[in-house]
Amino acid sequence: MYILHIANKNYSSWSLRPWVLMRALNIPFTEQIHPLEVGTSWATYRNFSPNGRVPCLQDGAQTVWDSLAIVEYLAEDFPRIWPTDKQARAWARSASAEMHSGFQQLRNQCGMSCGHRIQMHAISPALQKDIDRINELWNQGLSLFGGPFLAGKSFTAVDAFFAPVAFRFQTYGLKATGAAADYLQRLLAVPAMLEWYAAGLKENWREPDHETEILAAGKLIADLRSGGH
Ligand SMILES: N[C@@H](CCC(=O)N[C@@H](CS)C(=O)NCC(=O)O)C(=O)O
Repeated sequence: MYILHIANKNYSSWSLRPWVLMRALNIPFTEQIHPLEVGTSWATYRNFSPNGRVPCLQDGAQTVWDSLAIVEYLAEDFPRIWPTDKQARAWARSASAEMHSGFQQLRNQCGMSCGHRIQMHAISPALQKDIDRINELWNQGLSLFGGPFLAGKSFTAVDAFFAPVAFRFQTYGLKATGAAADYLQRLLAVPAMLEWYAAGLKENWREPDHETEILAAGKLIADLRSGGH
């Protein structure tokens, strides 16, 4: 049985990717949650993860770290992780890689917190560029491959890579346009996403650095987590 090491569901965008993919595709695993510590979790995470970060997958004696490597490792045994059509697969891999290495402004300015609702003070041109590119990508995938998911009929890795973006759009009220707006709602309603979201809202852990960063982005409209903030 796979063991997937993850951090707090409310905050951990990187953990969400392999988790939601494995859940959505019914790949059995056991999760181990390691709450993020103030400053860095390096010392704790190094006990199980070579780069001191999560997610980290254990498959017997094999350890695989970094969300992209985990997804590719799993895809060797579960080819349906990527679309079967070669063109769709190439597009899905490109979009996932772009997500993995880019969208820095969205990451920095809109930290993932499933439970917060924030009205942003302002959307900088650099952040708007990330939002526009995401909308372009989503609309392109939906139009090229016919939906309802980004690379066609099935939920695949590329949807998992954009899963944290869906929570960020929801939290900060960012606008998805055209077919991407429906896709955003569809992604948020995937049962595995709803399961992650519900668990995130129930968490009691609060990490002060994350809380400060999220509240700095704008005006707090709501904190839907149990116990609030
Ligand atoms: N590129 C890595 C990034 C992983 C990452 O940064 N994870 C965060 C949690 S969301 C982490 O482990 N942080 C540990 C720390 O802050 O010390 C991946 O794709 O897995």
